[in-house]
Amino acid sequence: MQLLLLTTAILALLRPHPAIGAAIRPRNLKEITLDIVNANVAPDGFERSAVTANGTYPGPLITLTKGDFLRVTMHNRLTDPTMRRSTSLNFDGIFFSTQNSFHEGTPFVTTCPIGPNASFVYDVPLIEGQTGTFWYHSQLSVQYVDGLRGALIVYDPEDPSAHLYDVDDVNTIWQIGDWWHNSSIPLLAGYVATGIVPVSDSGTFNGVGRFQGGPEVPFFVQNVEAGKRYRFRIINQSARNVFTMSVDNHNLTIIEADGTTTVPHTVNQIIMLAGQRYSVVLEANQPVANYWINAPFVGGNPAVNPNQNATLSRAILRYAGAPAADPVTPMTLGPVNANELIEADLRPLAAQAAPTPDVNISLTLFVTPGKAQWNINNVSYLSPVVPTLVKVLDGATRAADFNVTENTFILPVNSVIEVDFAPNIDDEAHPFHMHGNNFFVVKSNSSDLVNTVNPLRRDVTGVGAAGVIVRFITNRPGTWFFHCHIFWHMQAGLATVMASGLDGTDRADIHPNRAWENLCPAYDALPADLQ
Ligand SMILES: *[C@@H]1O[C@H](CO)[C@@H](O)[C@H](O)[C@H]1NC(C)=O
Ligand SMILES: *[C@@H]1O[C@H](CO)[C@@H](O)[C@H](O)[C@H]1NC(C)=O
Ligand SMILES: *[C@@H]1O[C@H](CO)[C@@H](O)[C@H](O)[C@H]1NC(C)=O
Ligand SMILES: *[C@@H]1O[C@H](CO)[C@@H](O)[C@H](O)[C@H]1NC(C)=O
Ligand SMILES: *[C@@H]1O[C@H](CO)[C@@H](O)[C@H](O)[C@H]1NC(C)=O
Ligand SMILES: *[C@@H]1O[C@H](CO)[C@@H](O)[C@H](O)[C@H]1NC(C)=O
Ligand SMILES: *[C@@H]1O[C@H](CO)[C@@H](O)[C@H](O)[C@H]1NC(C)=O
Ligand SMILES: *[C@@H]1O[C@H](CO)[C@@H](O)[C@H](O)[C@H]1NC(C)=O
Ligand SMILES: *[C@@H]1O[C@H](CO)[C@@H](O)[C@H](O)[C@H]1NC(C)=O
Ligand SMILES: *[C@@H]1O[C@H](CO)[C@@H](O)[C@H](O)[C@H]1NC(C)=O
Ligand SMILES: [Cu+2]
Repeated sequence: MQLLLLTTAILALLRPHPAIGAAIRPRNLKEITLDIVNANVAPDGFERSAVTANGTYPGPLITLTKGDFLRVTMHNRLTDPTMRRSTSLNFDGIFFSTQNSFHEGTPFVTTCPIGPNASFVYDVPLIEGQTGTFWYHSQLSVQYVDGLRGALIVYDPEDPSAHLYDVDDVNTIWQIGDWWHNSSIPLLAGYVATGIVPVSDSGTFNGVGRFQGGPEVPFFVQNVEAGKRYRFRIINQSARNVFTMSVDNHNLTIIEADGTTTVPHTVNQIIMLAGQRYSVVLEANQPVANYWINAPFVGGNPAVNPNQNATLSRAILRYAGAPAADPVTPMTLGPVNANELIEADLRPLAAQAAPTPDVNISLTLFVTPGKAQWNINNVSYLSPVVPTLVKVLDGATRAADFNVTENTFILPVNSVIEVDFAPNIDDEAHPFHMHGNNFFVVKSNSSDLVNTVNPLRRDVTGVGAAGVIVRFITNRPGTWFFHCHIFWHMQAGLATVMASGLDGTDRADIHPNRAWENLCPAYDALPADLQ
């Protein structure tokens, strides 16, 4: 292993370094700085040290416009030894080009983590006209459980749905997340020891929540004016819990799912899995009053954690002119006989047929009974020491170049790949998420329908008992992580790497910069407690 590392480091130094992007100022450059710091926060009234961007939970909002070039200078200033001190940022749902895939932030797939007191500059140019609702989070182990999450919105000046709403701004973003009082290191240790996924203490809505027996932290208030139509961008930043969203007496018209503009589709309840995003239009067409926004969650047996009370996961929709008070109606879990979203009913506004597959992959998921170990086709993913992309740049091209535990699929370039998830008997609704790409949901778990004509394209879909089929195109060669967005499961091995189309030609397009090449030697040299 030492020899391999050394060889990797030497090869990295020998590789040519074309000065791409260094002197040229990209158009529409939007530069921001994020200081990753430990801060004491108390979203639900229980104060704890957390891993944050700039000291807040959620972190600062990042807003962009279609075609922008985002450059994030990240300074790792983590000091608290009770949590991981290295880190790495992922820009969830954002497409990355082959050339730029080394900025994608997945530890041991496309990068090494960034140690304490180190900095890294992420270049995130928006490509292919991508717009919509996204987020950023730590991609290192389960570190985002400790707080490092924030919204990233890409506005579209030519939004084809613009006529459907009047307001879409920094005040109409709903970030839903699960929250734990303990830090992720003991929680993960407990999971490994027992096989029981940690049960969250509370749910947070835009960074505030309540736990059973805790203080009455004021609920988040969403102000609206009667007669206006609002585009709410809902982001499920959960690391485990499933939230069911509804607003008393109001419908929600879905117009976007994970960055794909959809045909408007009206429901009154949406079940969202971790990592999923929806934009909904809510028409403030009811009498001036306060209404509950319900965001109850399901995530493990509440008996395991008496702090957990899903009913307390909520916010308030307040019409201008209504008193500054809680709604007078009872707190419910949502409408009875709900007109709930069925994923298979969503259609992209710009229909595109799912092309015929060139390669079919079958994936079977199962948990090793009683253990914190998830398997895909009998393999439990284990992060390699040398990131997949480093190996690829050093010449790895065949399955045999990777350890079995890397669960890496070698796929041809410009091909259509079908992934067929066998019905998952545990039906844990594993939200499978693909990095750097999206996929066609040819068969959603929510329906028996196989739709190759105009399927939804998104980057997270729930894999459950009914089986799921997705297709994606390897037109953006790279080493793309494809994993369950329940980060506990991911950490327990529920992950694969889709090594898409990395033949010699495409590999030659990837020119990591010196800063990236230095990450692995620096990380490997850190003592274990700073990694
Ligand atoms: C984060 O904090 C740094 C240091 O105070 C500041 O320069 C930067 O603008 C902040 N970033 C954002 C996105 O607010
Ligand atoms: C990081 O820098 C601070 C301030 O210079 C120093 O006190 C601390 O020991 C450094 N931490 C590490 C892990 O090097
Ligand atoms: C965190 O977990 C550790 C180990 O199980 C335990 O000793 C500690 O009391 C827990 N802290 C909190 C705040 O729950
Ligand atoms: C977020 O995802 C988690 C895990 O899949 C899920 O339990 C929760 O209900 C989701 N939240 C929302 C608001 O949909
Ligand atoms: C919600 O949608 C249903 C079905 O489209 C409709 O009957 C109902 O009037 C709508 N409710 C509101 C409050 O707009
Ligand atoms: C959860 O909170 C609601 C609202 O305060 C309360 O009515 C209910 O009794 C609580 N549930 C439990 C199990 O304590
Ligand atoms: C892949 O599976 C589809 C059915 O979903 C089938 O029509 C096709 O022939 C298969 N292709 C290959 C290359 O095995
Ligand atoms: C997994 O292992 C079992 C038992 O060894 C075997 O029967 C099965 O075919 C394997 N499945 C896959 C997809 O390799
Ligand atoms: C390689 O895979 C084997 C199982 O096939 C596993 O025991 C071993 O730990 C893996 N090695 C590394 C470095 O991941
Ligand atoms: C998948 O579909 C099955 C069968 O309709 C259903 O029971 C299950 O709840 C669904 N699971 C998810 C995660 O949506
Ligand atoms: Cu899962």
